[in-house]
Amino acid sequence: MGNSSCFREPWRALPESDQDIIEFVKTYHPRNDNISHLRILLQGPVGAGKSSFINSVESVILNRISGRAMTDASSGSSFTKKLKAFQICKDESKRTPCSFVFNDIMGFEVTQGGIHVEDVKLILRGHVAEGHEFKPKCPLSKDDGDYVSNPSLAEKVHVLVTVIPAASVPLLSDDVIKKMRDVRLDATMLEIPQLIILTKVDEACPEVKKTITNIYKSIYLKEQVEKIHKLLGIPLNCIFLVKNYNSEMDTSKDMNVPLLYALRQMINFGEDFLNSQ
Ligand SMILES: Nc1nc2c(ncn2[C@@H]2O[C@H](COP(=O)(O)OP(=O)(O)OP(=O)(O)O)[C@@H](O)[C@H]2O)c(=O)[nH]1
Ligand SMILES: [Mg+2]
Repeated sequence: MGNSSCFREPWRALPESDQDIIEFVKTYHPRNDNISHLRILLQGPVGAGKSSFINSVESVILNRISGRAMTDASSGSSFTKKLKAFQICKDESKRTPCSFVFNDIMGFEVTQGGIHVEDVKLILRGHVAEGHEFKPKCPLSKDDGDYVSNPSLAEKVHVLVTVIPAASVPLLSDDVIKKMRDVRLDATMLEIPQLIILTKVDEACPEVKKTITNIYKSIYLKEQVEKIHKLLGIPLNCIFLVKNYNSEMDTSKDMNVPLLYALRQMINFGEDFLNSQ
């Protein structure tokens, strides 16, 4: 049955099951022998759901709600202040991590606030030490102790993911768009593959809030995908919709599938990049 705000059929078919992709994610290992982990950098405006996405992936893999990457509901300045790498363990024993890491960073803000674009460019190249505390007005300089002079391929970013709340797409300031485009062009120059995830799809569309399986049926959400495609120039098939785990008490297949669908593409793109190095 269709309704006014949803297509009858999804405009992109999601996988039926989450289990195959969970298996893929847990067994993934870079083919490049010199690399033990694929590095995925999450960038985007303040409060977009970057840290929440990391928690969501961990929730999917551990099959329980996780809150390791600290998140914050109050808007304003970025809650994440330091460069932090998150590994996700395959199970509760915490002995074996998955072969990918997320780099979580401070969000973009208008004008002088938030992370400096030059710092993001340095992170892409692996020049920023983990734990570095970002200073919005003052990007890392070569003589700072946190500057990594000769980063290895493992320390560089292999996939760039831009995280934006779906309902914010029409409201993005020119300044924040410029910052994200700037990083994107730099990543393109470095041949780093790029994806976008549009988050908070529940807040953006009441039909999706009601039923998460409407995610790729929502007409409004498809329009936001097309808008961000035009704004940032990222191909449509590299733009994904996700709802992070934020209010749920338990994980579920229907919540897992869109998250895993995006994650699988991150891993595939990153793997392609590593194999081209
Ligand atoms: N409804 C809803 N809320 C979300 C979703 N994703 C994140 N949130 C909420 O949005 C708020 C901000 O999320 P964070 O993960 O802290 O955002 P961030 O991008 O890490 O923000 P900074 O570190 O401040 O740059 C938190 O209160 C989350 O619970 C989502 O998909 N749906
Ligand atoms: Mg954060």
